[in-house]
Amino acid sequence: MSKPFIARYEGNPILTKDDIPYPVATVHNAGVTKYNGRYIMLFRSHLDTGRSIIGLAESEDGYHFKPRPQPFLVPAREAPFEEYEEYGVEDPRITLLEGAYYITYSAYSRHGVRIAMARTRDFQSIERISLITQADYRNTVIFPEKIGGRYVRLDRPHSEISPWSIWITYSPDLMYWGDSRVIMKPVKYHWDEMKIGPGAPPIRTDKGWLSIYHGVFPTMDGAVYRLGVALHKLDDPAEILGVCDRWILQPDDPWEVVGYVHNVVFTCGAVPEDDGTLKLYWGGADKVMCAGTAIIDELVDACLTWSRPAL
Ligand code: BMA
Repeated sequence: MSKPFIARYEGNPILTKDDIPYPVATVHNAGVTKYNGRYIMLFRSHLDTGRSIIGLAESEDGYHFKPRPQPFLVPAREAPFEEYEEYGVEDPRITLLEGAYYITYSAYSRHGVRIAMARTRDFQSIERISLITQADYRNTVIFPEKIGGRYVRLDRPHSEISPWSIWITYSPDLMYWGDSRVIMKPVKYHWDEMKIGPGAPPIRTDKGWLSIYHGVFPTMDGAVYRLGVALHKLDDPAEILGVCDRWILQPDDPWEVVGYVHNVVFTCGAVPEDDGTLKLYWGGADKVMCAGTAIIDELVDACLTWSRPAL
C-alpha cells in the first residue's frame, strides 16, 4: 500500500459536541489559523433547530483545543446581514491579509445561500464587512495576498447546467468583486465527478498556490465527500499548473463514515508550518473535527505527477 498523503492524528476526533460548553449537535467544518503563536479554530455547530452557528476554540499545539464558553458568530441582528443569515451561518474560512483576519462564511436564508465576510484583528471582537456574493454561492476562500494588484478569491457558484465547478473572482477593495471565470471542473466518472469546491484558503509554495478542495462522487448509498489538491500559478492563479487526479483523503475512520451526514471529510482550513509540514483540519461526517499532517512538497508534487487537465 502506498504511503497516505495525510497522516491522521492518533487522537482524532480532536473536538466533538461533548467538549462544547453550550448545547450543540455537531462540531465540524472549521477554519483554522494561527494568531499570536496559538491556533484558533472557528468551528460550525448545528443547533438542535438544524441551523448552524460558529464557535471558537484555542490551542497551543494545534491538536488540543479548548472552546470558549460562548459562540463567536451567530446569525446577525442588524441589517443588511440579518435578512440573509436567518437560516444560519456555516463553514467559516479564515485568511490573514494585511494584518487582519478575514472570515468568509456561508449565510443561509429564505433567499438562498451566499457568502458573507467579516473581519477580526484579535478574535475577541468581530465586524461584518459585506455580503460578497449573491445566491447561490458556497465555499469562498480568499488568497492571503494581493496578486497583480487585486484581491483574489476562489468560489463555487451553483449551476443546474454544468456540474458545480471552481471559479476565480477579483476585487480592488474586498467589497466589490467581478471578472469571474471558471477555472476547474469535475471530471466525468472520476472521484469528484458530481461537484467540487474550494476547501482551505490557498497556501503559497515556491511552485505555486496549493489549493485543497473537496470533490463529491454520487453512489447508490449517497454522496461521498473527499479531498483533493490543485496547484495554481503564483502570479496568475487563474492558471492551474496541475490537478492531482487522486484524492488525498477519503472517509475511512468510523467517525468519518458514520455521523450527521455519512461519508464526509470536508475541510475549511489548513495551517502551514515552518518545517514544511501542513496541519490539515476536516469535519468528519458533519459531526466531529479531525486533524492530520501532510508534507507540503509531497502535495505539490502530487499535483504535477498525477496531473489531469483542470477544465
Ligand atoms: C456540503 C456543505 C458542507 C457539508 C457537506 C456534506 O454541501 O453543506 O457544509 O459538510 O455538504 O454534508
